[in-house]
Amino acid sequence: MAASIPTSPPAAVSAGRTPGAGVSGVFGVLAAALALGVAELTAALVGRPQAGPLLAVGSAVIDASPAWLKDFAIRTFGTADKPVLLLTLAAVIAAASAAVGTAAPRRPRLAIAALAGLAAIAGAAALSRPGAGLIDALPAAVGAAGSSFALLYTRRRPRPARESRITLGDVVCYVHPLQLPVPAADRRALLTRGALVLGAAVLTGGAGRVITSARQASADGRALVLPPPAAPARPLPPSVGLRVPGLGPFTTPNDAFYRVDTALIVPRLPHQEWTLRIHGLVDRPVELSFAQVLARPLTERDITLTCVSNEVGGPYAGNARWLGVDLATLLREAGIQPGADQILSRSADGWTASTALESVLDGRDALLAIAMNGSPLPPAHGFPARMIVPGLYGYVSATKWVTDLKLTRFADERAYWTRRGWAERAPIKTASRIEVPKPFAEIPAGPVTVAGTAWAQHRGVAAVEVRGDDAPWRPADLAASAGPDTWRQWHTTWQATPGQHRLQVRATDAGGHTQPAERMPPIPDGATGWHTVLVTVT
Ligand SMILES: Nc1nc2c(c(=O)[nH]1)N[C@H]1C(S)=C(S)[C@@H](COP(=O)(O)O)O[C@H]1N2
Ligand SMILES: [Mo]
Repeated sequence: MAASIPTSPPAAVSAGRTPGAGVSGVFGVLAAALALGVAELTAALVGRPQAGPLLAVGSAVIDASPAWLKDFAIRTFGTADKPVLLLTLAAVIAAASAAVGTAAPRRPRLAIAALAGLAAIAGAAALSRPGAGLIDALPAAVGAAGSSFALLYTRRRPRPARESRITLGDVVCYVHPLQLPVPAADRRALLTRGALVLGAAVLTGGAGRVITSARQASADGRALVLPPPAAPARPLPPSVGLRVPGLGPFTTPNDAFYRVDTALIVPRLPHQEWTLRIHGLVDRPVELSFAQVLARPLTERDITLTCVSNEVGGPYAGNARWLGVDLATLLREAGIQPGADQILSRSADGWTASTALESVLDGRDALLAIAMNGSPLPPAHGFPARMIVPGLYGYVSATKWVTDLKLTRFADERAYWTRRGWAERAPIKTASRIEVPKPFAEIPAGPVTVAGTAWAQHRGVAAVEVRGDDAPWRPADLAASAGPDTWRQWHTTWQATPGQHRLQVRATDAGGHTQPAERMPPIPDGATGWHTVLVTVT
């Protein structure tokens, strides 16, 4: 008579020869790698790269993190904040899957359930993204199938079995394949299987990347021919850019332009498929195609864009020549209704900005921009179209990948950052920075060139003053102005004497407002204080 024990295998079966925890952990990580690989490939094949688990969870983490954390990330990692997030995520997944792998030999069902749980998180994250459909859950589901397969495959005896019936003397027990010991002869086979899983993970993941980037290259408008502007920018005075070594160019090249956004993956919209909807408090809702935008008279302007997160002296400002449609004209064509005081703009990936309507209508060159420095917008800077409003920080004006403008009221609706504690209206504060000499530079005594940039968009920079240590402020020489909407370079000569010195700069705008000494952090409406650079004179 055989006794039936449906629970754990007797010690004689499970002892000794099961692979150690280390090997099991590695198998767990391999299973996760295969899950990510096949999920990535699935996402690429269905044309939804943003639904891949890493990007979906990463984007959800970005949107769910508190403002101070984002602030910290931007400050600490700068433009590397996204790779840092993805690497952290990969490390968390590796740790979780190693734990799952280690538990697998003893708690197989728990391990499979944990994998399903991880996949469910990835699926939920993908479904929660703006514009997501059911298809976005597919990569996570395929990934879950892939990882369960890998876990079973790498842990299984070469002869496949579901619940195995083992007879020991007159004891029969049923064990899950994950609980089976591994005979020494099978170790080599297991290693081979591990390598196969790894290979499959790399191949599927790599194929996914190749497919996605091939699709993206065809969608980024590199072949687009831009019409000439109906209203060209004024030619730049030759002396807007000072020739001081170490000082940046007046016009920032596209590939050097700072990038700040919440998008883990750059949204790619073929311009042929793009439309802009203008609706809300308007008489006639409008839907505009890219061809219609190209057919309109285009305005070209030099405008300096600045991020509210920029610390005093920081790098998040850039100046470009933008080409686009006059935004005020577009809105007036739709018929602005009384009561509207806000443009709520929305990007293809669901980010929103609330722009004060009065600023766009007051005659400044607010643009629906399609080109930057003579090229179609680079994908990272908003292709096919973005907003640019001189004088307003980017988060309340510069929506990239914009697809929707809704006229509404500040009292009724808030936007991505204003819901997170940033100011509703955020005109750019007058600012200046020292770019030459660099902080902590060692410089020889004698006359030293001090140079930098100052901006006060839509008011204009009227004066820049520099001082060494606590000496009185002395006016710097300003480079030519290209208008109130761009930054302005400046330089001066400072008599350096041996020792440690502190250089400071402050600007005054055309309205007579001088930058205050008081240091304020970027939140809620932009940093204040004087940029200070320490140098050693020898
Ligand atoms: N869709 C979208 N547009 C966006 C953002 C974003 O996160 N998503 N960030 C804004 C912010 S905070 C700034 S400062 C500017 C930066 O534009 P740039 O990356 O082209 O320099 O874009 C704005 N437009
Ligand atoms: Mo910003």
